[in-house]
Amino acid sequence: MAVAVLGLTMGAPFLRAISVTDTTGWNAWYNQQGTLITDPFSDQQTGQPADDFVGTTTTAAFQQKAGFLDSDPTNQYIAFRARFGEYNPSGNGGNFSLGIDLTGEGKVNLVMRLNYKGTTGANTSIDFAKPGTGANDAPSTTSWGSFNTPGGLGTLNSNTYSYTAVTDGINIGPVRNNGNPIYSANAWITFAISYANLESAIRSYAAYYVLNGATYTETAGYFSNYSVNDYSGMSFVAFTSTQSNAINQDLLGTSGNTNSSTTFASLGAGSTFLRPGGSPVPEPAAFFQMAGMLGVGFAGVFFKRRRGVRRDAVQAAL
Ligand SMILES: [Ca+2]
Ligand SMILES: [Ca+2]
Ligand SMILES: [Ca+2]
Repeated sequence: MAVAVLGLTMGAPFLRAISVTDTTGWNAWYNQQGTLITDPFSDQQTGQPADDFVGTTTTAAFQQKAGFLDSDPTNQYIAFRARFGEYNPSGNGGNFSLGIDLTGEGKVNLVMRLNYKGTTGANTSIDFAKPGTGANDAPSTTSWGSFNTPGGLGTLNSNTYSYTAVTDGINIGPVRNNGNPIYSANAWITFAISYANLESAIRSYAAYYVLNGATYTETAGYFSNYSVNDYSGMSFVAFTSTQSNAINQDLLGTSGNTNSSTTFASLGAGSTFLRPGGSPVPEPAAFFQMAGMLGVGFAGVFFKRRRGVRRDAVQAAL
């Protein structure tokens, strides 16, 4: 009973069945200024509306949810979906990546990429790269190494991937592009990754760096025991790219700025610190009250998991 109450109170997705084709129940991303993350149309760099994030203050550009996948009721998944300017089944897709900050100070610890070419997922993979030894807190300070595709993520399918026209009747963005045909609709790209696969990738590829003088050094093994569960906290930046190691198309949450050294947080491009289901990590005082209801052991888990989170990240999640 206590766990169920906690789940309801904190928005954790206990026992919820989800699907990549869901049209409801999504949680939109807000930035660290507390504003729904929007994105202009036609601010990507190379002219393909299919790679251009779009979203307004009333039409979310990016959303997530979590739960047991309909097709795999024994494992929990996080599902992400992003709205793009054009539904183009024959030509969709460069790459669509998430920079993931696991520690709440605005520095990307892991890059997760969706190779979203194709409409069925049969040629689509989810792969991961370790960030480079930079600040990793802004477009021009973020780099990453070569991508690795963990087992089981090299091919997606209709249960874990969806590319579909948006059917809400709203078409955000250019209806004409230099005389090209009128775009029929925006597109949703949706993908799901299990907690277990994300956890494995974090343990293998995520990196935590400490600045020593002028250089960053990695704290070895920082994420080697990391656990993804309903209470994990992460913040994200999303971007599309056609090349590795460059945010060279569209950075979600800002117009242009793909070469900026202004931090993701200051640009308004960084999401709040989120549970897997997309609800904000609650303020510490409320969590301690809930943890107290469940006993000291649970609070101990909390202390361990939030180690290293800075005050500003906690405040951003309020
Ligand atoms: Ca855009
Ligand atoms: Ca971080
Ligand atoms: Ca943008």
